[in-house]
This record gives sequence, structure tokens and C-alpha cells, in this order.
Amino acid sequence: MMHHDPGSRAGLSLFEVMVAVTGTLVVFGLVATGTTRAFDTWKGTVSGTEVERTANNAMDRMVATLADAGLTTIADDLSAPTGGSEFSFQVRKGYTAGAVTWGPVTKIAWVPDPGDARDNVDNDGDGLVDEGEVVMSDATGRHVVIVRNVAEFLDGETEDNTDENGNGLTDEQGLSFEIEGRRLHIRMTLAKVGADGETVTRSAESVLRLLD
Ligand SMILES: [Ca+2]
Ligand SMILES: [Ca+2]
Ligand SMILES: [Ca+2]
Ligand SMILES: [Ca+2]
Repeated sequence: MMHHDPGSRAGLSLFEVMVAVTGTLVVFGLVATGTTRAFDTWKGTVSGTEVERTANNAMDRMVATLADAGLTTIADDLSAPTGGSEFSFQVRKGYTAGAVTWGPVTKIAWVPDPGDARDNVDNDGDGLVDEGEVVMSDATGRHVVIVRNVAEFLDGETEDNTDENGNGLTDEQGLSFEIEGRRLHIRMTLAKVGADGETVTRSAESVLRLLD
């Protein structure tokens, strides 16, 4: 049988109490998370947080790709009040003898969802009419879908030849680019419909400075 001196035994007890308290907090945390998830599933709702996160991730990806894009490599007219839902650009790769070398011509575009042609009908039955996706492609044959469930028009906008959402662009699509000087504005709206028929819409917006 082992004997401990009373002093160290008391210290150990205090440590044990702290472990017990911490352990209890962790268990409570898990229960709370589990309940929230179960509640969402039961209601059949789409989580706004999830749609927002997807929109932000896609926006971050576009911004990262376009960080070294050159203004002079862009031939598309993206000025207000129309802007554009697609454009081609080149990204600076480095320098050769003091001159900038550019990467392959790359295109980012809103394209119709392959299952939902632009005919004012929800052909694929997902609750969204004529939704699209953001696709990035380049001359090397690369073709990447950055995000799906992109609204046909930006939040607050319809096709009526006016700027209903007051951002300076008329009838802009769910993915919209605008160049003002050297600044590139990127706007995007995602939408998703839950099992209960409720539509969740989230938008993301970024402005970045293009290289000369
Ligand atoms: Ca359609
Ligand atoms: Ca659809
Ligand atoms: Ca607008
Ligand atoms: Ca409009």
C-alpha cells in the first residue's frame, strides 16, 4: 500500500476538481452543438451562415486569383452602368529583363447551371430559376467551377433596365464585375432553397486594385 504526504495529496485533489469542472464544460458544449444541428435538420432549413461562408470562400478565391491581374491585360469593357458578368485577364508571373511576364489568358464567368437553361423556368427543380455557376478557365485547358447556386441577378436586381438596388449598375447578374480607374469591384449573390421552400440569399463584395 502506498502512502502520500498530506500536502501533496491536497494539491492533487484540487487538480482533480479542476479537471472535473473543465470536463463538464466540454460536455455541455457538445450537447449544445448537437441540439442546434438536430433543430436545423428537423426544420429542413438552409443555414444562412453556411451560404454566407460559401459566398465568402468563393469571393476569397477570386480575389486571390485576381490579386496580380494587370489592368492592361483586360480588354473587356467593365465600366458602369453595365459592368459585366465575365472577363478575361492575365496575372503577373514575374519579370524578364525588367519586363513583366504574364501568365495564360484566364477567364472568370457566370455561366448557366448545366441543368437550368436561361428560359425563366426552374428546369432542374431546385427552387431557383435560371441559376448559374462561377467558372474559371484558361488557355491551358483548365476549367474550374468556383461556386454553384449563383443567382441569375444580384440581390435586389431584376431585368427591367433600371438600377433597383442602387449600386450604380443596371440589371447586373449574380456575378458582377465593374472597373473604375484601377479598381475592380466584384459582387456576387448566392441563393439556396431549403426543404421548407424558404430561399436563403447571401451576397459578398470585394474591391481590389489591379496592376498597371
Ligand atoms: Ca431555366
Ligand atoms: Ca434551378
Ligand atoms: Ca444594380
Ligand atoms: Ca434592374
